[in-house]
Amino acid sequence: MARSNNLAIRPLNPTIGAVVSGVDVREAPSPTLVDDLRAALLTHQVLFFEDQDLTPTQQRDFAARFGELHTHPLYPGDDSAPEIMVLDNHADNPSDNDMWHTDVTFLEQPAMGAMLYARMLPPFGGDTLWSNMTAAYRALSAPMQQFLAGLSAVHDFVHAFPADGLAGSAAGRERYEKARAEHPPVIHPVVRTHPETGEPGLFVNSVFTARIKGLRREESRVLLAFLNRHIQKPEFCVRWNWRPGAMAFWDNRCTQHYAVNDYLPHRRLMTRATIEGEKPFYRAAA
Ligand SMILES: O=C(O)CCC(=O)C(=O)O
Ligand SMILES: [Fe+2]
Repeated sequence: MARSNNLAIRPLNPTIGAVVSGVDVREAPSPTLVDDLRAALLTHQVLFFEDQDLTPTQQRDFAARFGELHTHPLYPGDDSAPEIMVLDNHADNPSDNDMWHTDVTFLEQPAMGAMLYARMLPPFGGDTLWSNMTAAYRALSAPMQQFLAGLSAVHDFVHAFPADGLAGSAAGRERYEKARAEHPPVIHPVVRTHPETGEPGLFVNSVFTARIKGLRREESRVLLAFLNRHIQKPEFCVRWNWRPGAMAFWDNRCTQHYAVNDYLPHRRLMTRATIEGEKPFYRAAA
């Protein structure tokens, strides 16, 4: 494949994460560059761009070269680019992303990926971790892999966003009720075949996965607890220490992430573009 000019990719460890240099995210990427970044994403699961200087519109336009964008039904969007989700955390609005998760798996077609950009950071802290679900699956024993590969699970908007946890403005409540009505529970395979690499990966998470179908309640609870702990092993993870102007681009089909909530009362302001994906499936290896 032809390599785009100046593109360089430096892996951060053997399992997940690479720093990309030679890309100015403000410029429309050539089709070759889009292809190269897509290929790098499949190899490294999460790519980090540094020293970018982006408006929300520029972030949106870059992300839109990789697919249609999804607007979150609950989280606020940027005024100039409503598809850009604003994560503004401070003492009066603590983060709720300090739980391992894959984004928006309450959708029939969860996001393919997302781009998260650091606008304002605390003096220290506020790292994000990503974990590689292909590696997590591969590390399980063959009998466990086989057992899980036949299962499916319920993912539920209400599991992540319970009504009683909401701040009580009437407008907020209306938005919530609408979002809930539009997002009934969905079923996804517990092991997902990556649509591009064909690799199997774990596809349950602690935020949205309510239960595994066909198991007794206690069996499901214990198995999910095991898997949700298993995926946190440092061997599967990269921990990213943000600098202002950095942007992460992750493959949401084969990763989970966790935002470390250690910086209050300082402020941390991030914006996210979310790229639409396809319906997850499992296909046994030939
Ligand atoms: O703020 C972060 O580091 C990550 C938040 C998050 O879960 C997301 O943007 O999807
Ligand atoms: Fe997230």
